[in-house]
Amino acid sequence: MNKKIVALLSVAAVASTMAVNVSAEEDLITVGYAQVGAESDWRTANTESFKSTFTEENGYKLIFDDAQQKQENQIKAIRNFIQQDVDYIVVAPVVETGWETVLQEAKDAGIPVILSDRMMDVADDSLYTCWVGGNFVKEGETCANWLVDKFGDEEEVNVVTIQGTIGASAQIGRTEGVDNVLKDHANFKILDQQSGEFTQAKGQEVMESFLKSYDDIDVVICENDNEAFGAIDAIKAAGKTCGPEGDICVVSFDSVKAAFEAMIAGDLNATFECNPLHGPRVAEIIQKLEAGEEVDKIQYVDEGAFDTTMDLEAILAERLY
Ligand code: GYE
Repeated sequence: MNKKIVALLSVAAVASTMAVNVSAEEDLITVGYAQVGAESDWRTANTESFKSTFTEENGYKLIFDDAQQKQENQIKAIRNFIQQDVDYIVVAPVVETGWETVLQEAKDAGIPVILSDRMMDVADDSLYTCWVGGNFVKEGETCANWLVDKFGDEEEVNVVTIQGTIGASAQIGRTEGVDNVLKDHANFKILDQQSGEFTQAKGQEVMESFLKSYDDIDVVICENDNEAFGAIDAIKAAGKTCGPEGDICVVSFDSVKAAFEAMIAGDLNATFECNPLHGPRVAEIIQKLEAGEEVDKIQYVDEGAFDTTMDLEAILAERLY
């Protein structure tokens, strides 16, 4: 073949693969995810669930933003997504309030906003398309009912709570759920509650200060597993014991793998499940919206509870997060 023709043919070949790539890129659904941060094992599993679901092979382009637990960073991220004209915005809001302005901006730009994990508290719920996540109030009630079962009519049960990030749905709901049940059991006395920001380090710090202030703690409720890991370290460092055989009963939320290890080690009494694997659930919502179908406004995920009476090794072997 003549050299010129070969050259022309190869230019044409390159141009056509470029065209394929460009159109493949254009067919992708662009999703901006405004994530809370990387504060806990739960959060890491949640991020991983989004990253492994919203891949190019699955037809998506994911723009991921880690807000480092700061609402102002999330608002900035959402504005960036709007500027980039993404197809969908997904938000796991750090706290519930203060979102109206930025949601209105997304609405004006015609970009649907899907809430996942935590809720937003806005008067006009047309500002978001739908929400999917755990039932935090129910989780709190399940936890308190477990405590009532365990302690029965024991004369005085002194409780401290290491709360999550104040104003986050998971904190508000779990605190409320526990109160709903314990208010009818006068033998339970809440000595104190303080935020551990959903982190192990802060959980440890708060427990250290509780242990200095009170010498008669029977139960510590940790609003996530990572806070419990910190609390367990603080209890041991103070020369006390915890878990089913110990001085202090430790319970927490999420049910990540490390919580099963802590129960097997005899340090943690129980963990109440909150499922972080929202990537496929949000993808299903987006696919329905793409097909012009209706989606439920509020979708709760089923969740269980685990304690040391169960075959934890067997459950752990099957656990996905
Ligand atoms: O419990 C905690 C995380 O919002 C349900 O956030 C989520 C909570 C989860 O930091 O570990």
